[in-house]
Amino acid sequence: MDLKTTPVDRCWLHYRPVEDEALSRSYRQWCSRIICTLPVEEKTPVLAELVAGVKQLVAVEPEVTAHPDGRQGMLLGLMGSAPFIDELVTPEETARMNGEGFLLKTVFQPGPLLLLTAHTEQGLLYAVFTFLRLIQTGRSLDRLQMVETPKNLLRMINHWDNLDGSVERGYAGGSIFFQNNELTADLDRVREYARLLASIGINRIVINNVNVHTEETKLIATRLAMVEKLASIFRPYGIKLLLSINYASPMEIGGLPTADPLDPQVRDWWRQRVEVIYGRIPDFGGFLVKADSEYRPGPFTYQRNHAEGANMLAEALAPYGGVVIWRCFVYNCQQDWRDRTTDRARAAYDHFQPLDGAFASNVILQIKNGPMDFQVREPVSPLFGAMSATNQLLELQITQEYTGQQIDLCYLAPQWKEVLDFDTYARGKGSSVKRIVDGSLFQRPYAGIAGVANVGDDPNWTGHPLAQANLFAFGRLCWNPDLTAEEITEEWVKATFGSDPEVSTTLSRMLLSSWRIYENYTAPLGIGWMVNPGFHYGPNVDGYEYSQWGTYHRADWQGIGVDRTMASGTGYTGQYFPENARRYEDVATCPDELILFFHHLPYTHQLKDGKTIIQHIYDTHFEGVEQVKELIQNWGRLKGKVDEERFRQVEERLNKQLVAAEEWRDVINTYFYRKTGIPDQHRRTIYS
Ligand code: GCV
Repeated sequence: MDLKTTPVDRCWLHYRPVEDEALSRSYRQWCSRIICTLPVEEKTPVLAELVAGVKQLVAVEPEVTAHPDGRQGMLLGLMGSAPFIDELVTPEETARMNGEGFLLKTVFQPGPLLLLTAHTEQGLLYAVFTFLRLIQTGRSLDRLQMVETPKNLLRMINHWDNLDGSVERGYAGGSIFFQNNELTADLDRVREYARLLASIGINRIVINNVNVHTEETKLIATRLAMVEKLASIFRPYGIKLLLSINYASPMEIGGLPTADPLDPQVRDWWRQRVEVIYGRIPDFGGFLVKADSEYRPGPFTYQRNHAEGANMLAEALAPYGGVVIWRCFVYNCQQDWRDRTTDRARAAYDHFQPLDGAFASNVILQIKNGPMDFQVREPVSPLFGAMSATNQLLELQITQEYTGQQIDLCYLAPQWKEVLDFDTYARGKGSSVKRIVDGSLFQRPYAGIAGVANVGDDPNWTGHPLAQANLFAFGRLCWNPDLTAEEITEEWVKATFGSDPEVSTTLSRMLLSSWRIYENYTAPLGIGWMVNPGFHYGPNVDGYEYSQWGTYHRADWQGIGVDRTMASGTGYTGQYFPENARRYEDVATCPDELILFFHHLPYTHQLKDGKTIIQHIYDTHFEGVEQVKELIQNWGRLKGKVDEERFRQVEERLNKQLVAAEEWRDVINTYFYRKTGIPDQHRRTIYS
């Protein structure tokens, strides 16, 4: 297979030559021979990836043979493809590997061999990428013993790409798939993307925006050839394609007078569409649906509920093994700011929880991590765990809509870890989100994690070169949510920048601190928003305060925050299981970082560290700016240690980040000083 490279950044698949001579020698001994049982005519990129990778990493052109002869080397092949492979695998190892899992192990009988095996080619591809990562991160191969299986069945990227080439909430250029309502000319780049995704274990991709407009509606009909082409590029990398669909398609492109899910003609129309799709793309993954949300059509128009809406599509997809991924981002986006009883945070739970058990078994509800919309800090959505008879999928936002738009450094792995580790108490202690979305807590047939893509056609994929780490971390956490943020960060830094310890330590520290730094200089204590309406970058404290979107902070001269308690507020806290409900309900036990999400409090309220809210706001905003200056200094020390182009790009972004952080600091501090008249205890500059 031709692994042609395009002149774009190869991210963590850069495969820099191993610098440590002793290690490189030892790797060469293992890698100079590959005994491969995969048929040569096979279309899988497994062998090509392995050969290309070791060539670059340890400068060796491996000899590829079909049979072992006692000499040291690697043994690559599927279980069942040769007795000399099966003999090396214990029954326990065989049982532990699922269809996507693999085994990597060093054996010395009948000779020194490094075995890479799996039940499927997809598993073998993951084995190869993992093996190459072990070399990138300087691990010894002499005593390998690894059985790995992905914890999540669906490990999915959602693109918000439009056919005209634009990307909703994209901060890295245009779409890598579409341009001027056609596929882009550079399909090599799509292949590179498939490699990147497969190397971190992604196995599903939705190629178009959940807001499905006129041209995109046709992807399931007259424009299916585009989908077919993309599916053929992703297929060898074990990635199935899905489409976001327009719920009103039967009317918009089918000529029907209705899209009512209970109408027999509508049901037939979808059945026929699905049949055509599977006729062309037999491994098609299914549909992603944003319905009755932010002006998108849905079953509400016909007085049908979401289960009726989703099940109609599920029925059409079921015979082919397809799924319906139905988003729970449903809320009233025409709220009146004067009305304090309607609470957007309640909406997903209120709409969906009563429907538990009503969804078909191939429907999966996709739930954003928090109840609002990907803010820098939100509580975990109370819907997780609240529907034990329904498949649930976690939706994260890799693209940094509210977290700095890939201008500011904001590495999200620590935030995602908090979400995944959050204990819902749905089945008592230990009912973490990760156990709900991997399907294990309620034994659900479908489960997993979706992330909104952060890539575009910029040569470095993500605009900010360090935002590549977010994509990498997303994939690694989908594969194994038990990995620590530190482990993932180290892998990414070494694979991307090489093994210089100073680069590794400095960069890891920068990344791991960046989310909290961003939080420090933006909206305080879980209140969120305070951004410029529409494009969502930069401070605008009242930007959304008197709007229809249900995103309020309720600041007056005495206090700030939204009362979401059961005792005196919107009752949102009551949507959690009792342990969390109690914790959030009581100001004394509610975590400070979320205190304004749950409570309306006076500025003089003392936080757990003894500071008042107003002083906390001042301190964090001054500190945040100083921390950005430190990021700049730390990066500066890496000059000459990372390549010039990337150094310059990051430096440029960090300088922009400083300007943004100073603006946030001054706008926020001035706003609250003007509201309260309370001066900063340390008398720093606050503009009046
Ligand atoms: C794709 C937020 C974003 C929208 C996005 C929406 C969603 O409101 O600002 O751009 O639409 O979330 O997740 O559907």
